[in-house]
Amino acid sequence: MTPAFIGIGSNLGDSRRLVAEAAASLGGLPRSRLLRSSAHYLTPPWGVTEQPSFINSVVEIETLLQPAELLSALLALEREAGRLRDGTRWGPRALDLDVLLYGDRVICDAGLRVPHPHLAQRAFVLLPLAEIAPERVVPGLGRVADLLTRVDVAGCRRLTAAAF
Ligand code: PH2
Ligand code: MG
Ligand code: MG
Repeated sequence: MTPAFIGIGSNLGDSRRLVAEAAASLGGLPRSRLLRSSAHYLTPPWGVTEQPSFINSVVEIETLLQPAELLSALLALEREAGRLRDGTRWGPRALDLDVLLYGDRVICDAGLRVPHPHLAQRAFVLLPLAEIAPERVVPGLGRVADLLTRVDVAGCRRLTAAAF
């Protein structure tokens, strides 16, 4: 089994529900189980700023799926959640599932780059990731907790379970 960290994001539709259901679905993937999940965070849109705020979370799973199999399972869950891909980069979406880390592997394929290429610049990834795995080392970049000190977390708000 390989530990893998998946970033979850949504800013269209019932985002709290979509993110919670995605976390449960990730635990239900074949030959996989859910290990830890972060709280939900309300985060300002990054990249394209003229869009609604996001709900973000990170989960850790343990899986026997190979990276490409995991990726296609994530894309299927995105489609089930109503995600439409129109080719717009960084635009609004009902559900986005990204492979952030897959063990200690470094993957550079056409459809999949791990560690996630923008991980170190994104507070919306590092905050929930640091909540569940502060000591984790991102290949080539260092400890998650150290990366977190270098991004601006102002505007990101940790939501409590009670807010569902
Ligand atoms: N996802 C993006 C682009 N910008 N901003 C926030 N706050 N959260 C996201 O999940 C996000 C984003 C593209 O995947
Ligand atoms: Mg993404
Ligand atoms: Mg994505």
